Amino acid sequence: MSNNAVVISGTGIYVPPHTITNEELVAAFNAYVDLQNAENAAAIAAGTHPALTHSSVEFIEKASGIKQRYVIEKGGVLDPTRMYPRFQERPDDEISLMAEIAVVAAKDAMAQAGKTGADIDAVLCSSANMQRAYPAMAIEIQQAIGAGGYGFDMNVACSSATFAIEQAVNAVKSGSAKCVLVVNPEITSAHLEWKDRDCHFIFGDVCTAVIVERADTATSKDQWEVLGTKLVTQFSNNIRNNFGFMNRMEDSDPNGRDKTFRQEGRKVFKEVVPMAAAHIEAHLAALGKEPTAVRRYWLHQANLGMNQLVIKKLVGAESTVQAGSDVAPLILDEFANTASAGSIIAFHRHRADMQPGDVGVICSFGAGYSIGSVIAKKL
Ligand code: CO8
Repeated sequence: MSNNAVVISGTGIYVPPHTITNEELVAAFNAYVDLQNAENAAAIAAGTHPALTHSSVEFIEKASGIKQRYVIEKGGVLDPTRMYPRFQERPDDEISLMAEIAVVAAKDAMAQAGKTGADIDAVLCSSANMQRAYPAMAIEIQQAIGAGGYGFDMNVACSSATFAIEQAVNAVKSGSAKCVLVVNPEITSAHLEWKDRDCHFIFGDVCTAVIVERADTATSKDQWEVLGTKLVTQFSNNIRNNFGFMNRMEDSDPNGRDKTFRQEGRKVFKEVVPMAAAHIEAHLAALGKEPTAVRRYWLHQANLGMNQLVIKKLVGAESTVQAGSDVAPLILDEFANTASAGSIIAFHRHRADMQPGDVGVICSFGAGYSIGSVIAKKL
Protein backbone atom coordinates (compact mmCIF):
# COMPACT_ATOMS: atom_id res chain seq x y z
CA MET A 1 0.00 0.00 0.00
CA SER A 2 1.42 3.41 -0.98
CA ASN A 3 2.09 6.19 1.56
CA ASN A 4 -0.80 8.31 0.37
CA ALA A 5 -3.32 5.43 0.17
CA VAL A 6 -6.98 6.37 0.61
CA VAL A 7 -9.58 4.07 2.10
CA ILE A 8 -13.32 3.78 2.46
CA SER A 9 -13.62 3.06 6.18
CA GLY A 10 -17.38 3.05 6.71
CA THR A 11 -20.77 3.17 5.06
CA GLY A 12 -24.23 3.93 6.41
CA ILE A 13 -27.85 4.04 5.39
CA TYR A 14 -31.17 5.69 6.23
CA VAL A 15 -34.14 3.53 5.25
CA PRO A 16 -37.52 5.35 5.19
CA PRO A 17 -40.31 4.09 7.46
CA HIS A 18 -42.86 3.19 4.76
CA THR A 19 -42.91 0.60 1.97
CA ILE A 20 -45.17 0.63 -1.07
CA THR A 21 -45.59 -2.77 -2.69
CA ASN A 22 -46.27 -3.09 -6.40
CA GLU A 23 -49.80 -4.25 -5.55
CA GLU A 24 -50.51 -1.11 -3.49
CA LEU A 25 -48.93 1.13 -6.12
CA VAL A 26 -50.87 -0.37 -9.02
CA ALA A 27 -54.17 -0.27 -7.09
CA ALA A 28 -53.72 3.48 -6.43
CA PHE A 29 -52.58 4.17 -10.00
CA ASN A 30 -55.52 2.27 -11.49
CA ALA A 31 -57.95 4.14 -9.23
CA TYR A 32 -56.42 7.40 -10.53
CA VAL A 33 -56.86 6.18 -14.13
CA ASP A 34 -60.51 5.29 -13.49
CA LEU A 35 -61.17 8.72 -11.94
CA GLN A 36 -59.52 10.50 -14.87
CA ASN A 37 -61.32 8.44 -17.48
CA ALA A 38 -64.69 9.02 -15.77
CA GLU A 39 -64.00 12.77 -15.66
CA ASN A 40 -63.09 12.83 -19.36
CA ALA A 41 -65.65 10.26 -20.51
CA ALA A 42 -67.39 12.53 -23.04
CA ALA A 43 -64.14 13.67 -24.67
CA ILE A 44 -62.82 10.10 -24.71
CA ALA A 45 -66.04 8.92 -26.42
CA ALA A 46 -65.74 11.79 -28.92
CA GLY A 47 -62.14 10.76 -29.67
CA THR A 48 -60.72 14.12 -28.61
CA HIS A 49 -59.06 12.88 -25.41
CA PRO A 50 -56.98 9.73 -25.00
CA ALA A 51 -58.16 7.22 -22.40
CA LEU A 52 -55.57 6.33 -19.76
CA THR A 53 -54.56 2.65 -19.38
CA HIS A 54 -54.16 0.59 -16.20
CA SER A 55 -50.73 -0.41 -14.91
CA SER A 56 -49.86 -3.98 -13.96
CA VAL A 57 -47.81 -5.71 -11.24
CA GLU A 58 -46.73 -8.43 -13.70
CA PHE A 59 -45.34 -5.84 -16.13
CA ILE A 60 -43.44 -3.98 -13.42
CA GLU A 61 -41.78 -7.12 -12.06
CA LYS A 62 -40.93 -8.53 -15.49
CA ALA A 63 -39.70 -5.24 -17.02
CA SER A 64 -37.71 -3.99 -14.03
CA GLY A 65 -37.22 -6.57 -11.24
CA ILE A 66 -38.70 -4.10 -8.71
CA LYS A 67 -41.06 -5.57 -6.07
CA GLN A 68 -41.44 -2.67 -3.64
CA ARG A 69 -39.96 0.71 -2.74
CA TYR A 70 -39.41 2.68 0.50
CA VAL A 71 -40.86 6.18 0.77
CA ILE A 72 -40.73 8.90 3.41
CA GLU A 73 -44.47 9.66 3.01
CA LYS A 74 -46.94 7.17 1.64
CA GLY A 75 -50.47 8.61 2.01
CA GLY A 76 -50.14 11.32 -0.63
CA VAL A 77 -48.56 8.96 -3.17
CA LEU A 78 -51.39 6.44 -2.82
CA ASP A 79 -54.18 9.04 -2.83
CA PRO A 80 -55.63 8.81 -6.38
CA THR A 81 -56.71 12.46 -6.17
CA ARG A 82 -53.14 13.59 -5.39
CA MET A 83 -50.40 11.12 -6.45
CA TYR A 84 -47.38 12.72 -4.83
CA PRO A 85 -46.05 12.79 -1.25
CA ARG A 86 -47.25 15.24 1.40
CA PHE A 87 -44.39 17.10 3.09
CA GLN A 88 -44.76 20.03 5.44
CA GLU A 89 -42.78 23.17 4.74
CA ARG A 90 -40.25 23.61 7.56
CA PRO A 91 -39.21 26.89 9.16
CA ASP A 92 -35.67 28.10 8.45
CA ASP A 93 -34.55 27.26 11.98
CA GLU A 94 -35.49 23.57 11.60
CA ILE A 95 -33.24 21.06 9.86
CA SER A 96 -34.26 20.36 6.24
CA LEU A 97 -35.64 16.94 5.29
CA MET A 98 -32.65 16.14 3.07
CA ALA A 99 -30.19 17.07 5.81
CA GLU A 100 -32.21 15.15 8.43
CA ILE A 101 -32.05 11.83 6.58
CA ALA A 102 -28.41 12.48 5.63
CA VAL A 103 -27.48 12.91 9.30
CA VAL A 104 -29.02 9.48 10.12
CA ALA A 105 -27.01 7.78 7.33
CA ALA A 106 -23.89 9.79 8.23
CA LYS A 107 -24.01 8.70 11.90
CA ASP A 108 -24.35 5.08 10.80
CA ALA A 109 -21.25 5.40 8.57
CA MET A 110 -19.30 7.35 11.23
CA ALA A 111 -20.03 4.63 13.83
CA GLN A 112 -18.72 1.97 11.44
CA ALA A 113 -15.60 4.01 10.71
CA GLY A 114 -15.09 4.90 14.40
CA LYS A 115 -15.30 8.65 13.72
CA THR A 116 -16.92 11.57 15.52
CA GLY A 117 -17.98 14.82 13.86
CA ALA A 118 -14.71 16.40 14.97
CA ASP A 119 -12.75 13.92 12.81
CA ILE A 120 -14.57 14.99 9.62
CA ASP A 121 -13.21 17.96 7.70
CA ALA A 122 -15.25 17.84 4.48
CA VAL A 123 -18.91 17.02 3.73
CA LEU A 124 -20.13 16.37 0.19
CA CYS A 125 -23.91 16.19 -0.19
CA SER A 126 -24.31 14.62 -3.60
CA SER A 127 -27.66 13.55 -5.05
CA ALA A 128 -29.94 13.70 -8.10
CA ASN A 129 -31.96 16.68 -6.81
CA MET A 130 -31.50 19.39 -4.18
CA GLN A 131 -34.39 20.76 -2.18
CA ARG A 132 -33.05 24.31 -2.29
CA ALA A 133 -30.23 26.33 -3.81
CA TYR A 134 -28.59 27.66 -0.62
CA PRO A 135 -27.40 27.48 2.05
CA ALA A 136 -25.95 24.14 0.93
CA MET A 137 -27.45 21.05 2.54
CA ALA A 138 -23.84 19.87 2.97
CA ILE A 139 -23.12 22.84 5.26
CA GLU A 140 -26.30 22.17 7.23
CA ILE A 141 -25.18 18.53 7.67
CA GLN A 142 -21.65 19.69 8.58
CA GLN A 143 -23.13 21.78 11.40
CA ALA A 144 -25.54 19.06 12.55
CA ILE A 145 -22.77 16.47 13.00
CA GLY A 146 -20.23 18.92 14.40
CA ALA A 147 -17.76 18.59 11.51
CA GLY A 148 -15.08 21.13 10.60
CA GLY A 149 -13.51 22.05 7.26
CA TYR A 150 -15.88 22.68 4.38
CA GLY A 151 -18.99 21.28 2.67
CA PHE A 152 -20.70 21.63 -0.68
CA ASP A 153 -23.61 20.16 -2.65
CA MET A 154 -23.16 18.49 -6.00
CA ASN A 155 -25.42 16.77 -8.50
CA VAL A 156 -24.62 14.26 -11.23
CA ALA A 157 -28.03 12.47 -11.27
CA CYS A 158 -27.64 8.71 -10.70
CA SER A 159 -23.84 9.02 -10.66
CA SER A 160 -23.78 11.59 -7.85
CA ALA A 161 -22.31 9.14 -5.30
CA THR A 162 -19.45 7.78 -7.42
CA PHE A 163 -18.56 11.26 -8.70
CA ALA A 164 -18.50 12.52 -5.09
CA ILE A 165 -16.32 9.61 -3.98
CA GLU A 166 -13.75 10.64 -6.62
CA GLN A 167 -13.84 14.25 -5.30
CA ALA A 168 -13.38 12.88 -1.77
CA VAL A 169 -10.47 10.63 -2.77
CA ASN A 170 -8.77 13.51 -4.60
CA ALA A 171 -9.28 15.85 -1.64
CA VAL A 172 -7.68 13.34 0.72
CA LYS A 173 -4.82 12.60 -1.72
CA SER A 174 -4.08 16.30 -2.24
CA GLY A 175 -4.24 17.01 1.48
CA SER A 176 -7.15 19.48 1.27
CA ALA A 177 -9.09 17.14 3.59
CA LYS A 178 -8.21 14.25 5.88
CA CYS A 179 -11.57 12.58 6.35
CA VAL A 180 -14.52 13.19 4.02
CA LEU A 181 -18.18 12.35 4.56
CA VAL A 182 -20.10 11.72 1.31
CA VAL A 183 -23.90 11.60 1.72
CA ASN A 184 -26.55 10.83 -0.92
CA PRO A 185 -30.03 11.77 0.32
CA GLU A 186 -32.34 10.66 -2.50
CA ILE A 187 -35.95 11.82 -2.03
CA THR A 188 -36.90 10.55 -5.48
CA SER A 189 -40.60 10.38 -4.51
CA ALA A 190 -40.68 14.19 -4.81
CA HIS A 191 -39.55 14.28 -8.43
CA LEU A 192 -41.03 11.08 -9.81
CA GLU A 193 -44.19 11.43 -11.94
CA TRP A 194 -46.44 9.00 -10.09
CA LYS A 195 -49.24 9.63 -12.65
CA ASP A 196 -47.19 8.33 -15.59
CA ARG A 197 -47.69 4.60 -16.27
CA ASP A 198 -44.32 4.31 -18.03
CA CYS A 199 -42.30 5.31 -14.96
CA HIS A 200 -44.55 5.43 -11.85
CA PHE A 201 -42.96 2.26 -10.43
CA ILE A 202 -39.29 3.10 -10.93
CA PHE A 203 -38.04 5.02 -7.88
CA GLY A 204 -37.76 4.87 -4.08
CA ASP A 205 -36.38 7.06 -1.26
CA VAL A 206 -33.22 6.36 0.78
CA CYS A 207 -29.98 7.98 1.94
CA THR A 208 -26.50 6.47 1.89
CA ALA A 209 -23.24 7.69 3.43
CA VAL A 210 -19.57 6.84 2.86
CA ILE A 211 -16.47 7.82 4.86
CA VAL A 212 -13.30 8.37 2.80
CA GLU A 213 -10.04 8.99 4.66
CA ARG A 214 -6.28 8.57 4.69
CA ALA A 215 -5.26 4.97 5.30
CA ASP A 216 -2.93 6.03 8.11
CA THR A 217 -5.78 7.59 10.12
CA ALA A 218 -8.27 4.73 9.58
CA THR A 219 -9.08 2.51 12.56
CA SER A 220 -12.12 0.67 11.20
CA LYS A 221 -12.09 -3.15 11.12
CA ASP A 222 -13.46 -3.02 7.58
CA GLN A 223 -11.25 -0.93 5.28
CA TRP A 224 -11.29 -0.74 1.48
CA GLU A 225 -8.32 0.76 -0.32
CA VAL A 226 -9.47 2.82 -3.30
CA LEU A 227 -7.32 1.53 -6.17
CA GLY A 228 -8.85 3.92 -8.69
CA THR A 229 -11.84 6.01 -9.73
CA LYS A 230 -12.96 6.80 -13.29
CA LEU A 231 -15.72 9.16 -14.39
CA VAL A 232 -17.24 9.89 -17.80
CA THR A 233 -20.16 11.94 -19.12
CA GLN A 234 -21.76 12.05 -22.57
CA PHE A 235 -24.70 14.33 -23.32
CA SER A 236 -28.12 12.70 -23.85
CA ASN A 237 -31.70 14.00 -23.79
CA ASN A 238 -33.07 10.55 -23.00
CA ILE A 239 -33.41 11.23 -19.25
CA ARG A 240 -34.56 14.75 -18.30
CA ASN A 241 -36.07 16.83 -15.54
CA ASN A 242 -36.61 20.50 -16.49
CA PHE A 243 -37.57 21.72 -13.02
CA GLY A 244 -35.40 24.67 -12.08
CA PHE A 245 -35.03 28.23 -10.92
CA MET A 246 -35.67 29.68 -14.41
CA ASN A 247 -39.17 28.14 -14.68
CA ARG A 248 -40.90 31.15 -13.05
CA MET A 249 -39.22 33.63 -15.39
CA GLU A 250 -40.12 31.54 -18.41
CA ASP A 251 -43.80 31.57 -17.34
CA SER A 252 -43.80 27.81 -17.91
CA ASP A 253 -46.33 25.50 -16.24
CA PRO A 254 -44.91 24.60 -12.78
CA ASN A 255 -46.89 21.34 -12.95
CA GLY A 256 -45.87 20.60 -16.54
CA ARG A 257 -44.92 17.02 -17.35
CA ASP A 258 -41.37 18.12 -18.13
CA LYS A 259 -40.86 19.40 -14.55
CA THR A 260 -40.59 15.86 -13.16
CA PHE A 261 -38.56 12.80 -14.20
CA ARG A 262 -39.12 11.51 -17.73
CA GLN A 263 -37.14 9.19 -19.91
CA GLU A 264 -36.93 7.14 -23.09
CA GLY A 265 -36.46 3.94 -21.07
CA ARG A 266 -35.75 1.64 -24.00
CA LYS A 267 -33.12 3.94 -25.49
CA VAL A 268 -31.49 4.40 -22.08
CA PHE A 269 -31.37 0.65 -21.61
CA LYS A 270 -29.81 0.00 -25.04
CA GLU A 271 -27.30 2.85 -24.97
CA VAL A 272 -26.12 2.71 -21.36
CA VAL A 273 -25.50 -1.06 -21.01
CA PRO A 274 -22.60 -1.19 -23.56
CA MET A 275 -21.23 2.13 -22.27
CA ALA A 276 -21.17 0.90 -18.67
CA ALA A 277 -19.59 -2.48 -19.52
CA ALA A 278 -16.89 -0.84 -21.68
CA HIS A 279 -16.23 1.76 -18.99
CA ILE A 280 -15.68 -0.86 -16.28
CA GLU A 281 -13.53 -3.00 -18.58
CA ALA A 282 -11.30 -0.01 -19.51
CA HIS A 283 -10.99 1.04 -15.87
CA LEU A 284 -9.95 -2.45 -14.79
CA ALA A 285 -7.52 -2.73 -17.73
CA ALA A 286 -5.85 0.52 -16.69
CA LEU A 287 -5.14 -1.16 -13.34
CA GLY A 288 -3.94 -4.36 -15.03
CA LYS A 289 -7.00 -6.36 -13.97
CA GLU A 290 -9.35 -8.69 -15.86
CA PRO A 291 -13.13 -8.43 -15.23
CA THR A 292 -13.12 -12.11 -14.19
CA ALA A 293 -10.61 -11.31 -11.40
CA VAL A 294 -13.19 -9.07 -9.68
CA ARG A 295 -14.83 -10.75 -6.71
CA ARG A 296 -17.95 -8.52 -6.72
CA TYR A 297 -19.69 -5.84 -8.77
CA TRP A 298 -21.89 -3.39 -6.84
CA LEU A 299 -23.78 -2.00 -9.82
CA HIS A 300 -26.24 0.86 -10.21
CA GLN A 301 -29.72 -0.42 -9.43
CA ALA A 302 -32.10 0.74 -12.16
CA ASN A 303 -33.16 -2.42 -13.91
CA LEU A 304 -32.45 -6.13 -13.36
CA GLY A 305 -32.07 -6.76 -17.12
CA MET A 306 -29.51 -3.96 -17.46
CA ASN A 307 -27.34 -5.45 -14.71
CA GLN A 308 -27.64 -8.95 -16.16
CA LEU A 309 -26.40 -7.68 -19.53
CA VAL A 310 -23.55 -5.64 -18.05
CA ILE A 311 -22.38 -8.70 -16.09
CA LYS A 312 -22.78 -10.96 -19.12
CA LYS A 313 -20.57 -8.63 -21.16
CA LEU A 314 -17.98 -8.51 -18.37
CA VAL A 315 -17.82 -12.07 -17.07
CA GLY A 316 -20.35 -14.07 -19.09
CA ALA A 317 -22.49 -14.95 -16.06
CA GLU A 318 -25.91 -13.51 -16.84
CA SER A 319 -27.96 -15.82 -14.66
CA THR A 320 -26.09 -14.91 -11.48
CA VAL A 321 -27.57 -11.41 -11.14
CA GLN A 322 -30.46 -11.74 -8.73
CA ALA A 323 -31.35 -11.06 -5.14
CA GLY A 324 -28.56 -12.55 -3.03
CA SER A 325 -26.33 -13.08 -6.09
CA ASP A 326 -22.62 -13.42 -5.42
CA VAL A 327 -21.09 -11.63 -8.42
CA ALA A 328 -23.50 -8.68 -8.62
CA PRO A 329 -25.99 -8.48 -5.74
CA LEU A 330 -29.39 -6.97 -6.34
CA ILE A 331 -31.09 -4.59 -3.91
CA LEU A 332 -33.44 -3.17 -6.56
CA ASP A 333 -36.20 -5.66 -5.71
CA GLU A 334 -36.43 -4.20 -2.17
CA PHE A 335 -35.50 -0.51 -2.77
CA ALA A 336 -36.38 0.13 -6.48
CA ASN A 337 -34.12 2.67 -8.25
CA THR A 338 -32.76 5.04 -5.60
CA ALA A 339 -30.80 7.16 -8.11
CA SER A 340 -27.21 7.69 -6.88
CA ALA A 341 -27.63 5.57 -3.74
CA GLY A 342 -28.27 2.21 -5.44
CA SER A 343 -24.71 0.96 -5.94
CA ILE A 344 -23.76 2.23 -2.47
CA ILE A 345 -26.64 0.30 -0.84
CA ALA A 346 -25.37 -2.83 -2.65
CA PHE A 347 -21.83 -2.14 -1.32
CA HIS A 348 -23.15 -1.41 2.18
CA ARG A 349 -25.26 -4.56 2.37
CA HIS A 350 -23.10 -7.05 0.46
CA ARG A 351 -19.44 -6.98 1.43
CA ALA A 352 -19.22 -8.60 4.90
CA ASP A 353 -18.29 -12.00 3.43
CA MET A 354 -15.35 -10.68 1.38
CA GLN A 355 -11.74 -11.53 2.25
CA PRO A 356 -8.57 -9.39 2.47
CA GLY A 357 -7.20 -8.97 -1.06
CA ASP A 358 -10.64 -9.30 -2.71
CA VAL A 359 -11.31 -6.61 -5.31
CA GLY A 360 -14.73 -5.12 -6.05
CA VAL A 361 -16.15 -2.49 -8.39
CA ILE A 362 -18.81 0.08 -7.48
CA CYS A 363 -20.35 1.43 -10.70
CA SER A 364 -23.18 3.89 -11.33
CA PHE A 365 -24.85 4.82 -14.61
CA GLY A 366 -27.60 7.31 -15.32
CA ALA A 367 -28.81 10.68 -16.55
CA GLY A 368 -26.43 12.96 -18.35
CA TYR A 369 -25.40 10.30 -19.42
CA SER A 370 -22.97 9.83 -16.55
CA ILE A 371 -20.95 6.78 -15.50
CA GLY A 372 -18.66 6.49 -12.49
CA SER A 373 -16.63 3.56 -11.19
CA VAL A 374 -14.68 3.03 -7.98
CA ILE A 375 -12.34 0.02 -7.76
CA ALA A 376 -11.61 -1.01 -4.18
CA LYS A 377 -9.59 -3.73 -2.45
CA LYS A 378 -10.46 -5.19 0.95
CA LEU A 379 -7.56 -4.69 3.37
N1 CO8 B 1 -48.01 -1.48 -16.77
C1 CO8 B 1 -48.33 -2.27 -17.83
N2 CO8 B 1 -47.82 -2.10 -19.07
C2 CO8 B 1 -46.93 -1.08 -19.24
C3 CO8 B 1 -46.56 -0.23 -18.19
C4 CO8 B 1 -47.13 -0.44 -16.91
N3 CO8 B 1 -46.81 0.31 -15.84
N4 CO8 B 1 -45.67 0.69 -18.65
C5 CO8 B 1 -45.49 0.40 -19.96
N5 CO8 B 1 -46.27 -0.67 -20.32
C6 CO8 B 1 -46.39 -1.28 -21.65
C7 CO8 B 1 -46.11 -0.28 -22.74
O1 CO8 B 1 -47.29 0.42 -23.08
C8 CO8 B 1 -45.61 -1.16 -23.87
O2 CO8 B 1 -46.75 -1.72 -24.53
P1 CO8 B 1 -46.73 -1.96 -26.13
O3 CO8 B 1 -45.58 -2.90 -26.37
O4 CO8 B 1 -48.07 -2.52 -26.39
O5 CO8 B 1 -46.46 -0.60 -26.70
C9 CO8 B 1 -44.89 -2.30 -23.15
O6 CO8 B 1 -45.39 -2.29 -21.80
C10 CO8 B 1 -43.39 -2.15 -23.13
O7 CO8 B 1 -43.06 -0.78 -22.72
P2 CO8 B 1 -41.59 -0.26 -22.67
O8 CO8 B 1 -40.91 -0.55 -23.96
O9 CO8 B 1 -41.61 1.18 -22.19
O10 CO8 B 1 -41.00 -1.16 -21.50
P3 CO8 B 1 -39.54 -1.68 -21.26
O11 CO8 B 1 -39.53 -3.14 -21.44
O12 CO8 B 1 -38.52 -0.87 -21.98
O13 CO8 B 1 -39.35 -1.39 -19.70
C11 CO8 B 1 -38.29 0.26 -18.26
C12 CO8 B 1 -39.46 -0.06 -19.20
C13 CO8 B 1 -38.43 -0.63 -17.03
C14 CO8 B 1 -38.38 1.70 -17.85
C15 CO8 B 1 -36.94 -0.04 -18.95
O14 CO8 B 1 -36.90 0.56 -20.22
C16 CO8 B 1 -35.76 0.50 -18.15
O15 CO8 B 1 -35.58 0.22 -16.99
N6 CO8 B 1 -34.89 1.24 -18.79
C17 CO8 B 1 -33.69 1.81 -18.16
C18 CO8 B 1 -34.09 2.89 -17.26
C19 CO8 B 1 -32.97 3.53 -16.56
O16 CO8 B 1 -31.97 2.96 -16.20
N7 CO8 B 1 -33.10 4.78 -16.29
C20 CO8 B 1 -32.13 5.46 -15.53
C21 CO8 B 1 -32.73 6.69 -15.13
S1 CO8 B 1 -32.43 7.06 -13.51
C22 CO8 B 1 -31.27 8.33 -13.38
O17 CO8 B 1 -30.38 8.54 -14.12
C23 CO8 B 1 -31.50 9.24 -12.25
C24 CO8 B 1 -32.35 10.33 -12.65
C25 CO8 B 1 -32.65 11.15 -11.47
C26 CO8 B 1 -33.59 10.51 -10.53
C27 CO8 B 1 -34.97 10.96 -10.73
C28 CO8 B 1 -35.85 10.49 -9.61
C29 CO8 B 1 -37.33 10.72 -9.81
